[in-house]
Amino acid sequence: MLSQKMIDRINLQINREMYSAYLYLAMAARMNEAGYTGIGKWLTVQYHEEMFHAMKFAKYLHDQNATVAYTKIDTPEFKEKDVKSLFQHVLAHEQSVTASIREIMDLAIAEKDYATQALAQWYINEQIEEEKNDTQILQNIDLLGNSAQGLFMLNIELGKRDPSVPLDFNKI
Ligand code: OFO
Repeated sequence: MLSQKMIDRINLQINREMYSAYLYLAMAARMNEAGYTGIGKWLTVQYHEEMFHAMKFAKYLHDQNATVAYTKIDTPEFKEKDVKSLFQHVLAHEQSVTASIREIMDLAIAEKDYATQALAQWYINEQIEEEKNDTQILQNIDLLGNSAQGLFMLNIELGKRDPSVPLDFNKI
C-alpha cells in the first residue's frame, strides 16, 4: 500500500511526463515546419515514449489500488528554432526529469517503500538512456560542424527512429 504522499508525488510525475510529451510534440511541429521532417519524426517518437512513461506510472498506481489524477498540462515553453539549440533544450529538460525521478527514489527510500524503489530504478535506468541519446545527437551535430549538409544528414538519420513502446495499457 502506498502512502498518500507517494500517490501525490507519482501523480505529479505523471503530469511531468505528459508535459514532456507535449513539449516534444510542439518541438516536432516546429521542426516539421522548418522542413526537418526526420527530426520531427524523432521527436514524435519521443512524444510516444513520454506518454508510455506516464502510463507506466498510471498502471503502477492502478495496480496498487491508488487513484490516478490527470491534471492540467502546461503550455510547452521553448524558444529555440535551430536544431542544435533545440537539442540542448531537450538534454537540459531530460536532466531536470532525471532530478525529478531521483526525488521519487529518495521518498521511496525514506518511506521504506520497496515496490516504488523498484519502479523508480526502472526510470533511473531509462533516464540514462534518454540523456545518452540526446548527448549523442549533440555530439553528432558538433562532429558534422553544425553545417547545412550535416543537419541534412542528421535529419535523414533521426527519421529512421520507430516507436518501440506498447500502446495497450494492459501490456505495460
Ligand atoms: Fe520521461 O523521460 Fe523524458 O522526459
